[in-house]
Formats: sequence, C-alpha cells, structure tokens
Amino acid sequence: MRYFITLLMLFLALPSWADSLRVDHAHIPAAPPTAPVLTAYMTLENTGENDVSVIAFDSPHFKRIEMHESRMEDGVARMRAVKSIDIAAGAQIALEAGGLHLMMFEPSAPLSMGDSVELNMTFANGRQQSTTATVKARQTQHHHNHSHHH
Ligand SMILES: [Cu+2]
Repeated sequence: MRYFITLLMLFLALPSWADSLRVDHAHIPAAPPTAPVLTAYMTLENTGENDVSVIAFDSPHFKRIEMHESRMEDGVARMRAVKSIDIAAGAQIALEAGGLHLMMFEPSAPLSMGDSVELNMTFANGRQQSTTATVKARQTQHHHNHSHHH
C-alpha cells in the first residue's frame, strides 16, 4: 500500500505528456568562429492530441534566440521575426533554409563541428521542453545569407 501511494504521488508530480513535440534533425550549420549569429533548423512533430504553440526558444549557449520566417518579397528573400510557431495536433513543421528558422545571437563560445547545444522551448501554456542541436557542415546548395537583414 505504501508503495502504491508513492507511485501515485510520483505520477501526480510528473508533467502532462499530452502535449509534447517530437524534435528531429535539430542542427546548426557550422559558421566561422567569430560569427555573432547562428541559425538552427529542425523538424517539430506534434505527437499529442492538443495543438501546440512554441512562443520562445532559449539556450544557455546564446544570449538570445529569435524565431524567424524567410519569404520571397518582390524577388528578394526577406525575413521577419514570428511570435510563435504553431503546430496542430498530428502536424509536422520543418524549420529549414528558406522558411522558418531560429536565429541565435551572441554565442558564449565558438562552436565546432560535432558540438551539441541545449535548446529550450517554451509553449504558450507555460510548459517547457528541451532538445539538443548538433553543429553540422553547412549545405552548399542553399546559401541563406542573413547579413542584409539585421
Ligand atoms: Cu533569420
């Protein structure tokens, strides 16, 4: 009986798993060691039964992280900050070059290929989830130049 009560308390103490995201392929394209801004890409899949809104990302490795969306306007690639990334129940959203992405400002130290960085997501309901992004070789076919926008 005592064991049962302990187990019950443990369950009550756990956060609800109903709205969690499955994060895949979280990666940071490698950048020069002096780069003040890095990008991150990943796929977010909502495996729960509730819609999820990610309203913020943060990381112990960066001073601040913004969620951005790139789009073509009059033939010019522009990007703007978005307030949230909304993923309906069962849906999957890709953060990828030319679309949604994270911009991570002022790294506390240079990152090398293969390094992993902790990223924390905050949902609109206040819940948080953390994930890890790995530094990978930059893909050459999509050169996403951020220098004109900031
Ligand atoms: Cu951006």
